[in-house]
Amino acid sequence: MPGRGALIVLEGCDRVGKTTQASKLLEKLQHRGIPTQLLKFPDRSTSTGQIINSYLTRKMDLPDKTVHLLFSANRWESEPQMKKLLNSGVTLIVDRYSHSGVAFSAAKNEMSIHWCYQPEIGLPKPDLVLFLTLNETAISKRSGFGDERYENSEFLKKVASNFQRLKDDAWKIIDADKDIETLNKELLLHVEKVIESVKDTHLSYFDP
Ligand code: Z5A
Repeated sequence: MPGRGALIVLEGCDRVGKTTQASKLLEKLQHRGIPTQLLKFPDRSTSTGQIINSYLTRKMDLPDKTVHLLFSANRWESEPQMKKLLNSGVTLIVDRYSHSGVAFSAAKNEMSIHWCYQPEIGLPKPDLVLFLTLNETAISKRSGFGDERYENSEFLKKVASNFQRLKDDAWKIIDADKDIETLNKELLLHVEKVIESVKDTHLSYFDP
């Protein structure tokens, strides 16, 4: 019997390279014969994801707490499938997850980190969070902001500071100021170690 798969999350501020690295990790792990799937949150293809997309692209306004709960509901929509895959031995590479949910919403005025965390309780807890960091000079060289909501520097500073408050033992802080391949090799080392170390353990969940 193969053991369970690992839940690996890529987090970090805008343009640090999460999506680029998530696809490369998927490719490398699959090439090595490790059953792996990629998820991205928000998943804009689902019913909640479509509302979130309208909100982010400014086609719709919603109260802050409503949007927060929608982002969480978007993860809960995937929860049954995530559990099934992980328990059947598939490793999941996840591009943004609950930590983005908490860090972004709590950067608004209305909600505390504690309040934002509550709807995440019970979701599968990551075995590894690869938190990518990038200095301002390097970030400024990446393609510019689009015009989605949240893409402004002042707001993103608050988000970055919230992320710092969410760190736990599952986090690896990674300096992402490297070329794509070099960074991917570094991430892959952490990922392979965790896949091996969790395979005979039970999945854990965010707790109160
Ligand atoms: N949000 C929320 O509020 N609540 C939640 O619960 C969740 C999310 C889950 C949309 O997310 C927004 O939703 C986001 C958080 C909020 N708001 N903001 N702002 P999203 O995941 O859809 O955001 P995104 O805009 O697609 O991703 P991103 O963070 O901006 O980018 P990234 O994934 O970190 O980077 P990338 O797309 O891989 O790369 C960016 C550029 O840099 C691109 O041109 C690459 O070719 C280039 N790149 C990548 N790596 C390198 C290296 N190593 N060197 C040089 N250039 C590179």
